[in-house]
Amino acid sequence: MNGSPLRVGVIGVGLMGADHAERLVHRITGADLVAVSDPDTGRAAALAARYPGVRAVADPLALIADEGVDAVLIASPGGVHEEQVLACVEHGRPTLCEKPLTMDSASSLRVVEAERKAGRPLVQVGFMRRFDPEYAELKRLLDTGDLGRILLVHNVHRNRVVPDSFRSEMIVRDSLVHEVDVCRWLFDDEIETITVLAPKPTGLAAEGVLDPQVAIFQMTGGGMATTEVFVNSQIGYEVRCEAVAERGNVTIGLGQGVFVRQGNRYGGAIPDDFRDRFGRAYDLEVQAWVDATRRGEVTGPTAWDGYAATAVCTAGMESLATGRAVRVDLANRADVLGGGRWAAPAVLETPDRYEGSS
Ligand code: ISE
Repeated sequence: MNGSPLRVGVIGVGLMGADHAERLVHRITGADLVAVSDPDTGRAAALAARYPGVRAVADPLALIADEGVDAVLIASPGGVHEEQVLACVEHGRPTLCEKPLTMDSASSLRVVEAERKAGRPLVQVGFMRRFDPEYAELKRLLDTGDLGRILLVHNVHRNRVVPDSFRSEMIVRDSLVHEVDVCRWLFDDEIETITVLAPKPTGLAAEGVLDPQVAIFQMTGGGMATTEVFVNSQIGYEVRCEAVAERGNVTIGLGQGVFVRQGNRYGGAIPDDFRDRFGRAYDLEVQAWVDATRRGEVTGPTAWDGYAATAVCTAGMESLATGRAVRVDLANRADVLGGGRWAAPAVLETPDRYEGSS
């Protein structure tokens, strides 16, 4: 491992990018936040001013090309990911790109192909659930084989509230995409067909938004998964996953943290949003990315995983519009990636350390 800290630039410093910037400065070891970029230049300047030695760079492509930046964390909106990730690949900058990798299958496939042409893996996609200690334990238990073959997965994914601009298709592309990745990962399989259905929407969603939604995945190997996504649930951030196997089942996300009995009531707290619920997962994800990058490697969900998830969501949006099951149009992995290390499953390492420096 190269002894000097990884010089990281963050593109997009809205909710998630600002959270990542804070994490890079205060909780991640082996990395220095050196530059930030945002179309809202005032927001970027204000964030940069909070941390010594951090520059605000107006043009994200200039940040990527900057010789003082070793690696880039992309937390901009999905619509600009393709251009930014391709620029990272072109400049040989290792990248942690927030989901979705891009907005549709064709553009995600272009990223996979560009990375392949560049000759080495550079892209990690921000599917942070894989780094959450509960999800990681669920996966480990399934992989021991003690429970037998995995048959079914049931997911629940609820946000307290989203802005009116969060439309029906975004529930598929920006929210359900997490469960798409979780199911591909837990089953170690691809999704063959997706059906997305919606009951009569809650009266608390914006006009015309289909919320909640229920998705059914049929896995290539015969498994099945159901997911409820409800982004205006009013309650808080709830993410649960139950995997049903031949000899037992495992449930995570029950949120049974601190349990209080007081007066005539008992209970605990529900996190407000994903930054609370998955704070530790994000820390572990970014630390794993930094560590792997300093070793000259890539870990965690790959560009192929990002592409496969986008392909499923592209089919999911069609299903939402038609009410029918839609077959996922996925390129042949071996044709796109060939053999060797590109064909090998991604190694997931979950460091249990992220030391605070403040
Ligand atoms: C958001 O972008 C996320 O990634 C959250 O994890 C998800 O719960 C939310 O629905 C998305 O909008």
